[in-house]
This record gives sequence, C-alpha cells and structure tokens, in this order.
Amino acid sequence: MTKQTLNELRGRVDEINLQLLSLLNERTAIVQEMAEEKGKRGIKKYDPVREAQIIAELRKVNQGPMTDATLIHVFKEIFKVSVKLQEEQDKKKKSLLVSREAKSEDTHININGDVVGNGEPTLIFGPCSIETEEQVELVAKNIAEKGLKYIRGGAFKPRTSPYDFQGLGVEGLKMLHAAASKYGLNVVSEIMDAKDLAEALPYLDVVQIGARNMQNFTLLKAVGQIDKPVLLKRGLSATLEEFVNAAEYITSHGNKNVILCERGIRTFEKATRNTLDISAVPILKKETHLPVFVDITHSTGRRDILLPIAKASLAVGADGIMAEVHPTPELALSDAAQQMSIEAFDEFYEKLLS
Ligand SMILES: [Mn+2]
Repeated sequence: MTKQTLNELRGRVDEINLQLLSLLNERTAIVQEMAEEKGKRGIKKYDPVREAQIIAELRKVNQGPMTDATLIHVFKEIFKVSVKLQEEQDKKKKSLLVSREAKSEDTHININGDVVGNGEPTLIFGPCSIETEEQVELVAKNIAEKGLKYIRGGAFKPRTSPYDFQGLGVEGLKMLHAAASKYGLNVVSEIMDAKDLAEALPYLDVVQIGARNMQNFTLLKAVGQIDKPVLLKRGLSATLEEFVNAAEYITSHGNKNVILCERGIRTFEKATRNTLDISAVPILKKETHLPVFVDITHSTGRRDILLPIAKASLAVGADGIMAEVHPTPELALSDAAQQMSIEAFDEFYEKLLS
C-alpha cells in the first residue's frame, strides 16, 4: 500500500466519523422528541424490550466484519447516550430554584449599598432583645465605630416559656430603627407572624425568620412576596433538605434574596446549647447559590468559644456571622448567659480580624 492510498483511506475514515457524529446527533434528537411525547402521554420513556428487538434486527442484517458481540456493545453504548441525556434533563427540570443546578453563580444581595455574598464576610451584631433606647443606642454606636453595617435585635421574641419576656413588638423595632438610622446601620430583626409584617417592614432592612418558624409555610409565603431580603434560620431539628426547601418556599413566591443561617441543631450533646453543624456551611454552599451565615451565639450558647467558632465558620466558607452583644449582659431580659459585653465584643472583633 502506497503512502498516498493510506492517506486516502484516512481521509475516508475521517469523513465517516463526521457522518457518524451527525447521524448519532440526529438519532439523539429524534429519541429526545419521542421521550417528550411519551412524557406527555405518561408512557415510560425507557423501553428495554424495544432495545432488545432493535439489536435482534441489527444482528440479522449484520454482514461484518464487525462481530455480533461488538455490534451489541456499540449499540448498547448508543442507547445509553439518550438515556443519560434524558436523566440529566429530568434532573434539571426537577431542580429547585435555590439549587446550583438552576443557577451556578453565587447570589449577591445588595442591602442599601452593602453586598452580601461577594466574598467579603458580613458581620451582624446586636442584643438578643431590644429593651431600651439607651441599650440599642450604645450597641449601635459601638458597631458603627468598628465600621460595620448591621445591627440585630429582637422585638418579637419566640421564647420557650410563655412567661418569659416576649419582646417590645413594633415599638421596639422603632427604637432599633432610630438608633440604626443615626449610625447608618441596616436593621435585622425577626418577624414571627405574617400579620405583623406590613407594620414592621418600614423599620427593617432584613427580615429574619427564626429557627422555630422555619417551616411556618404561611410566613414563608408571606416573606416570599416582600421586596426586602430574608435571613432564614435553620430549624432546631431540620435536615438540610428541609432547610433548603423552606428557602425554596420564599424564592418560589418571588423573593430571590434569601440568606441561609446555620444556628446549631439538637443533639445529645449538652456542652453547647445546640450543636453547630459546621459541615452544613460547605454543603449548603455547594448545593445552593444562596449566601450562608452562621449564628455563633445560639449555636454554642457560650461566650468563651465564640472566637474560634467564628473563625471556623469563616474558614469553611460562611458568607457572614451573627452574634449577640449587650451593654450589660448579666441584666439582659433574654439569653443573659451567652451575650457578649461591649468590652468582650471589642476584644472579639479585634482578634477576629487578626
Ligand atoms: Mn437570643
């Protein structure tokens, strides 16, 4: 065989490869069309009986040199192409709005000019409960002096005991909002009941949904219809799947600006108030495109380990952290044991940055 003939033969093989590619794609497109039609009529898409028939027919007409075994192998691979493509498309159709499959880029949330989820950690501090004007003023001033942009404070308090302090309601929010406005801070506060939303909204920049309300679907649907970001806390005993679905309730009702907040889960361990599920952070970051925060106060319930827990949270990819700060924690009307004093906060903040 001359070099010339060999080149000619190579050229023919190249040509056949192109034809095969084009035919395979044509076949795949037709099978897809059939799958769609079957889907509409509710017929099962994968039909192994028909596949066996096709192979039997092909064997009958196969004249070689390809052996029957090779023919079967090649056609089974060709059948797989369509099945795999179908599986991928079905998965995409079923994927949640909050999932990475639906949107691969991170969600960035612009809160009055400050962007959450862009790689720079968002730090949210403030008292457990809003108690007095002086209290929130002191904390707001200290937060602003650090150059931070957010203050938290509870006005509607979901307390374990009905006899514990229940919060100041909208009056409390007005106090927090006044202090925040004075120092240029954004307000993060929890709403427990959809009926309070309209009255409270003018005083809020981020609406928090607490752990105990993570599956309050009426409330989730209601905050899905507002135009302010929602910080959704993970329920006390909620799986990540339940957590992500709760976020989906909000986004599917129109509000795309959801922040997920891991706050510890219930386990047998008693050394901390809850057990911080640190692995939840990278998992949520991987499976969803939403910003993920960690509430280091409620997950631990311990002032003495806030700093390493904050560092760990940021190290595993958290977009932000939340912690409680009170001018006189020992006199606080809620969560007295776990809030940082202003002095402790100064030290914490300095060490967090170093
Ligand atoms: Mn608290």
